[in-house]
Amino acid sequence: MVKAVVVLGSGDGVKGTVQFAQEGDGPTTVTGTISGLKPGLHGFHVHALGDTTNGCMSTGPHFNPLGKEHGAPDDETRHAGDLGNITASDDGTATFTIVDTQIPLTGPNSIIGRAVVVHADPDDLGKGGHELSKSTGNAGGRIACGIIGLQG
Ligand SMILES: [Cu+2]
Ligand SMILES: [Zn+2]
Repeated sequence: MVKAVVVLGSGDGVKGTVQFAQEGDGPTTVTGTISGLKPGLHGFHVHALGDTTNGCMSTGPHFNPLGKEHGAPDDETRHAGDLGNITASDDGTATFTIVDTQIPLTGPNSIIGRAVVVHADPDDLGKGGHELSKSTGNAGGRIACGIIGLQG
């Protein structure tokens, strides 16, 4: 079992932790609790770079080792980092479990050292017809982020 963790933070009160676990070559299970969000859907992605020198802006685009267009987690056409949306309840907390096959913790496409980003707005999953739908899901600003690190 390989495990990883992200501690998310931002200047405006969004915070939480996200855990990753993968057994062998199996799918990766992502579990998290994030608070301080506006109620509703928020785009949730793995971005390519673990660089927060300029805050969440320097984490680069969605992790996309296969050179595909943006999509939904269950679409054939998607970025590896496209984990869809998380849902914050009325108290602003999102608690979630995601199981995904495109975000391994080992090997050439490992997500270790990359970043998790939470967005201000819903990810339209590539289907919104906006000029940004096929690249970012038009998910708006990057309101919290953190670097994915190995966990013992
Ligand atoms: Cu993103
Ligand atoms: Zn994407």
